[in-house]
Amino acid sequence: MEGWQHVKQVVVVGLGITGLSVVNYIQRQHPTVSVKVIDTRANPPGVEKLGNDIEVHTGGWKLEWLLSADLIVANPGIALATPEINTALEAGVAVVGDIELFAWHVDKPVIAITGSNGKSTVTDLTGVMAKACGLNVGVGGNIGVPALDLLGADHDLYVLELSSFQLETTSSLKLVAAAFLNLSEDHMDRYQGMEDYRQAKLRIFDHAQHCVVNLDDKATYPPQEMNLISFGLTPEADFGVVEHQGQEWISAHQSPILPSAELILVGRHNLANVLVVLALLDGAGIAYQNGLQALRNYSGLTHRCQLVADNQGIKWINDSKATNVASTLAALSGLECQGTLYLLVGGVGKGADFSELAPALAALNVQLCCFGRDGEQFLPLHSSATLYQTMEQVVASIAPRLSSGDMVMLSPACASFDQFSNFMARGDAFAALAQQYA
Ligand code: UMA
Ligand code: ADP
Repeated sequence: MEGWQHVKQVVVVGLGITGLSVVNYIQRQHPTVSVKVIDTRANPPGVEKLGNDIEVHTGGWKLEWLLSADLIVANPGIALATPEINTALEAGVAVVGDIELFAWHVDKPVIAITGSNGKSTVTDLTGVMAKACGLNVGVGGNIGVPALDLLGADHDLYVLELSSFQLETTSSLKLVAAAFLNLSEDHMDRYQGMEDYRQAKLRIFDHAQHCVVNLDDKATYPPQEMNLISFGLTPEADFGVVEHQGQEWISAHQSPILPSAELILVGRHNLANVLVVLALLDGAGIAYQNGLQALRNYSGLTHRCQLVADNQGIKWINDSKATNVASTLAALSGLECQGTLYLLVGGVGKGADFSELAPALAALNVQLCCFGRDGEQFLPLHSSATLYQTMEQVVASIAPRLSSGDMVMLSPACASFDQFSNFMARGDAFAALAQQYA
């Protein structure tokens, strides 16, 4: 319970599911501490779930509350560089995030995962395998279940997905094993550049016993001397792949464990994700061999390259979770489409440079369908690019042209907040359109 000794007055900034979890946690664990909530949005999600005893200020800041607090708990959506938070920091008020409160409380081993892409897949699969190994495991964090909501359920192990936003306000989380999967451009509207973004992610290793790093991406390596476990699609990696009995096998320290072809999960990026999972479990001292059947059966999460309709030879793929360029590139690489690929891109671009997509698009028989707030930014990438306002308009326009062998894929390389509440709502809307037109 370190950190709470002198705290009497907490201000929670930003509601959403994180803010609610923080309020509930404090009321449960520290009932004598007074809690106030600020959210800059006029009608923030979750406000209706707060008890009447909580003072709430919405629609803007309230600096006097911030300055009179002993502790500010900030939602990951609020940057520390926000002027009002900065003023509080300069006045000596401590600012933490929900993950730091979790770190103060937790007394069981914790595994954590960060990176630009693959976090949720690795987090979920680590949980699935740990469960198959007989552990009572709590899975949460950026994946959508606030970490504080996991406490109190008698877990043996926690597996947390951590965003760079969450890591910015976390400084004492002890991890039995931590992974930094990869680094590619994302959130450039929040960071000053790639190095700034990388430094936020590297914080995951600050108190980690085992650091899982990507042999093919040196940006994932910590600068300081640490206990490293590497992964990569090569025999050299601690968790890698080797040729054995005429086929590719997943390997641990060059010893074959499982033929890659036995996985249901598709894509080379997902094979890399599997290697990370094994490395994390091994680092945490869990006998992953007992979870190999669960690994074979794992088919992935929804909204990630998910087939949502397949009718008259036309496949509809929902990859709504592709919210940056690298994830869309991963979806395009190794794609099997006999006819025309109708690729739906656009939304909130987060200041990204989309030009990297152009060579991948040039190699495909593609019709680029751009929509949403920053849809226009995709127009120079391919001669076929056409601008629409909404996803509905795209689908209504292309549906009469579709024929057997074609594929319609939503892999937008953008966040969804301009037209949807989150990537799940966007993916569900796409799946509904697929059902309607397929
Ligand atoms: N916001 C304001 N004013 C406020 C508070 C928030 O404008 O006072 C804005 C933020 O700038 C942000 C948006 O509201 O853009 C989202 O906040 P929210 O209320 O939806 O946040 P939560 O519901 O608490 O969700 C957060 C994470 N959201 C963000 O980091 C933006 C969720 O990750 C996470 O699942 C959840 O906590 C539980 O840990 C989502 C996400 O998009 C999926 N994460 C980013 C990513 O994966 O790329 C980092
Ligand atoms: P995250 O939680 O980091 O956003 P997800 O597992 O939800 O990661 O996957 C997000 C998107 O990135 C999906 O479109 C998925 O197909 C793609 N993806 C998953 N793993 C990787 C990887 N290792 N490298 C590149 N892209 C990936």
